[in-house]
Amino acid sequence: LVLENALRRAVDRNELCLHYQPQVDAVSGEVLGCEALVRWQHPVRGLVPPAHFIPVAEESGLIVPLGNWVLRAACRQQAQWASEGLETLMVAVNISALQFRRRDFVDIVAAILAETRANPRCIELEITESALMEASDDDLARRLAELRRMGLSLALDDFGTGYSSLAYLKRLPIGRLKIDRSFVKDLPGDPEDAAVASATLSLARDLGLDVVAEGVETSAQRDYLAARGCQLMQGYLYSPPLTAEAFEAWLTERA
Ligand code: G
Ligand code: G
Ligand code: MN
Ligand code: NA
Repeated sequence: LVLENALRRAVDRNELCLHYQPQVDAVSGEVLGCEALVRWQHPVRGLVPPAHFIPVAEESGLIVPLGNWVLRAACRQQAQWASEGLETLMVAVNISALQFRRRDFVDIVAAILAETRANPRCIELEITESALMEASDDDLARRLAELRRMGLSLALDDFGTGYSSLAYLKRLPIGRLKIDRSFVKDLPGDPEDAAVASATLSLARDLGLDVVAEGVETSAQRDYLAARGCQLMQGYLYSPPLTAEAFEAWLTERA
């Protein structure tokens, strides 16, 4: 409850910020985008990890205003980067189930896009498997279609950790799967993780979906994934999440 009250004030007190983790094309080396990850700098506790406060935010409903803050900040950053010559850089934003389920979710996204003048074609919403499964079918398909019509991209986050059926993927306008880091961690040695990763990649190819592998730390992991058609990589092998400033410096250094 102490944490919850502090979190309640964190948005107003300007204690949140976003870090950005690059997403790199494993073959060309090109940086195609980044994932925005929220950070909370508490005045006394210091940096509170999202693994601690995201669950608190979800249980208390604070994830809705917090998530709106994140989306707005990420959109603002995309608009700024576009004005500095990074017109094609994609910015991926995590959307929690609670946000996605709200009736006004699509309206809020539209309002934030208008306010920030972000390019919807450069914004990707990462929705978890569980968020999709909790929503009712018709409603879900309609909302996703509306978001696509607005130009946004949709990715299924933490893929493999839920139980989404293949039928779902075929029916919904989702362009990309993110292979959860837990399945990448023990590649290529662990036979079960290797089976999940291979099956996901072959499924994605058959359904015409892009894949991003998360938590890529070693070149052996990268090579295993790339050999099976995984194009996009995210992980410490390339870079940890960085402040916007550090991300720009990292881009400049690579160029
Ligand atoms: O950033 P980290 O590196 O520690 O992320 C830990 C967890 O917090 C991840 O599961 C990530 O998806 C989640 N997370 C990070 N930023 C956000 C955010 O802005 N919104 C939501 N809903 N989850 C986030
Ligand atoms: O949305 P998601 O839960 O997947 O957020 C990514 C989380 O994973 C963030 O907490 C981020 O800091 C962390 N992360 C990013 N790259 C790596 C990596 O290569 N290895 C590990 N162990 N964690 C990573
Ligand atoms: Mn994510
Ligand atoms: Na994830």
